[in-house]
Amino acid sequence: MRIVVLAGGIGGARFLRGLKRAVPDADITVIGNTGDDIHLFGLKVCPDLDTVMYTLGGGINEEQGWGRSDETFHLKEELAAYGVGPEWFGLGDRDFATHIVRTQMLGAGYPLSAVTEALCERWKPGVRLIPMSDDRVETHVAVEVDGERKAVHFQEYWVRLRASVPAEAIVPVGADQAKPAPGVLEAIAEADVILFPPSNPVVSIGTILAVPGVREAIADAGVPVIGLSPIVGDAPVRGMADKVLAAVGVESTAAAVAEHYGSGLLDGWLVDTVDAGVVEQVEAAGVRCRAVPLMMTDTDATARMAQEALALAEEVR
Ligand code: GDP
Ligand code: FO1
Ligand code: CA
Repeated sequence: MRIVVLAGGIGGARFLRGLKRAVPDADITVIGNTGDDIHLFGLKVCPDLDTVMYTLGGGINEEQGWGRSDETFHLKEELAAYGVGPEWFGLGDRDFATHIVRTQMLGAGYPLSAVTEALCERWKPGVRLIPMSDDRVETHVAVEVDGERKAVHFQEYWVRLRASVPAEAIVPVGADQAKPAPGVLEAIAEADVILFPPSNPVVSIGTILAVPGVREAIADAGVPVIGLSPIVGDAPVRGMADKVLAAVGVESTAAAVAEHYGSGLLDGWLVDTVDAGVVEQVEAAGVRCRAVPLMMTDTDATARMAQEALALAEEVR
C-alpha cells in the first residue's frame, strides 16, 4: 500500500511512528512542511523536516518533541558570550551538525530535497521524506506589538512571543511562486490513500497545501483523503494552534477544522471520542466522520489511530 502523509513537526512525526507500526510493509511518502524554516547564524534550519527525521530515526528528544536527545548547548553559550543571538531559539550542539551539513550541501548546489535524502541516509526514518518544495517558503505572521503592526518570522511568533500577541494574518511568503519538490506530485498521483495527521491545520498542513499544484493533485488523485483532528475537546492537544486558527477565522473545534479543509478535499475525518457529539455535523457537511481515541500517548495507541484512519479510507473508497 502506498500512503502519502502531509506532515508538520511533532504531531506529524508521532503519528508517523504509529503508522509505521500499524502497517510495517507500507510504502510511506511524507511531504514535509518547510514554511517553519529559518536561517540562523548563516545556517538553514528546517525544524519540521528534522523533527520527522529524528523522531523516526531514534534521535529525538522525546520529552520535548523537537531537537536531539542527549543534547548540550555549548555552541549556543559561546555565541551568546559574543553577544550573537538569537538566544530565544534553542539550537543544540548535536542539532547544529545537521544544519551545518545541510547548509554546506545547499551551498554546493544540491536542492533541499536531495539534501534531505542525504541526511536521511544516516537516520533511516523508514519513510521517504520529501520537503514540500525546494524553493524558499517562509511563514510570516502579521502581529500588533505595542500598537505597531509588523510581520515577524513564524518562529519568532511561536517561540519568542509564544503566540501571545494577536495574529492578524499568516502569510506563507514565497509559496505562490514555489514549485512542489521533485516526487511530491508523483507520490500524490500514485498514492492509494492520503493522510492528514493531527498536524497544525494552518502553519503545517495549510502551508503544504499553499504550494501551487499540491491541493489540486490531492483532489484529483481519486483516492481517500483522511484526516485526524489535532483539536480535542475544543483545544489543541499541544501548542497554540488555536491562535493561528483564530487568525484565519476558524474556531478551535474538531468540526471547524474539518470544515476548513472542506469536503472538496477531505473524504474522512477522525475526531476524538470526547468530540463524538460533532460526528453528525461533520457528516452533514459531506465528510465521513468517526469518533475514536486520538491521544498519541504511546506508539501502540498511535498505531490504533492509524488503523482507524486506514479503516475509514476503506469505508469511503
Ligand atoms: P509542530 O510543527 O511541531 O507544531 O507539529 P505539527 O504541526 O505536526 O502538529 C502540531 C499539532 O499536533 C498540535 O496542534 C497538537 O494539537 C497536535 N497534537 C499533538 N499531540 C497530539 C495527540 O496526542 N493527539 C492529537 N489528536 N493531536 C495532537
Ligand atoms: N521550539 C521551541 O519552543 N523553542 C525552541 O527553542 C526551539 C528550538 C528548535 C530548534 C530546532 C528545531 O528543529 C526545532 C526547535 N523548536 C523549538 C521547535 C519548532 O521550531 C517549533 O515547535 C515548530 O516549528 C512549531 O511548529
Ligand atoms: Ca512546525
